[in-house]
Amino acid sequence: MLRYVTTNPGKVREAENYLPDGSIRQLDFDYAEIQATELAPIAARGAREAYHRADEPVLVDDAGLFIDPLDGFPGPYSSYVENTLGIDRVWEIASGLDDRRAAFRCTLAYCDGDGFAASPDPIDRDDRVAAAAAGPGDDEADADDAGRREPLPVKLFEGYVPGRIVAPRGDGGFGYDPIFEHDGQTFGEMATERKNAVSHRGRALEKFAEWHAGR
Ligand code: ITT
Repeated sequence: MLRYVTTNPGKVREAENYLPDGSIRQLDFDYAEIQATELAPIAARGAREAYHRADEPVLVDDAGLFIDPLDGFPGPYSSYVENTLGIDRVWEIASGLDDRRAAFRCTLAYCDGDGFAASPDPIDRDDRVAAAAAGPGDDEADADDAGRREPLPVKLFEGYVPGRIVAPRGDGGFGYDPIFEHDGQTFGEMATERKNAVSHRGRALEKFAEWHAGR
């Protein structure tokens, strides 16, 4: 059984639309999110930790809202900003900008403990972020003679959707959905199927589902 490891049931509802019926279930586990300026190392680290916890194939996603004229803020800090400022204040900040272009981005990370043609690790291994992304140490038995451990293989899938920040509309979806408009509708106004058809997570899930079906 594939586990979508998240505290957010909204993500699992979206994933169910892309995968065979009954093939995915939520594992409500709050893995440690490392601090990084990109989503990929955060998702990779999360997948490795979640796999150790679940001992089953896992899918983890890290997503965020990137506002163009704010140099991508809040980006990987979207969760912190939602919990502290809240989306109404993000709208207030954006409402003072002439250019309100933004994008949602999502990186999905899959880990099943097996070796496969994993995505290259997102960051050079000597980097502190890469060391953190490598995740919790595997068993001592996995270490080589010099005591180094290979991080578990992780496959990454990315999705992106452009849009713009608007005053809140709609009460569907979750998170920043009411202030993100794409093609005339906010994600908060869209039915799940419609959001899925265009969203960052939908794009990443589509790539994952195709790859996974061919394994
Ligand atoms: P998990 O980490 O447990 O999966 P989360 O909701 O905190 O749940 P993220 O860290 O990926 O998930 O999300 C970062 C922030 O971006 C958080 O505030 C979400 O509400 C928001 N977010 C992510 N995907 C979104 C989407 O599709 N629509 C609106 N907001 C989204």
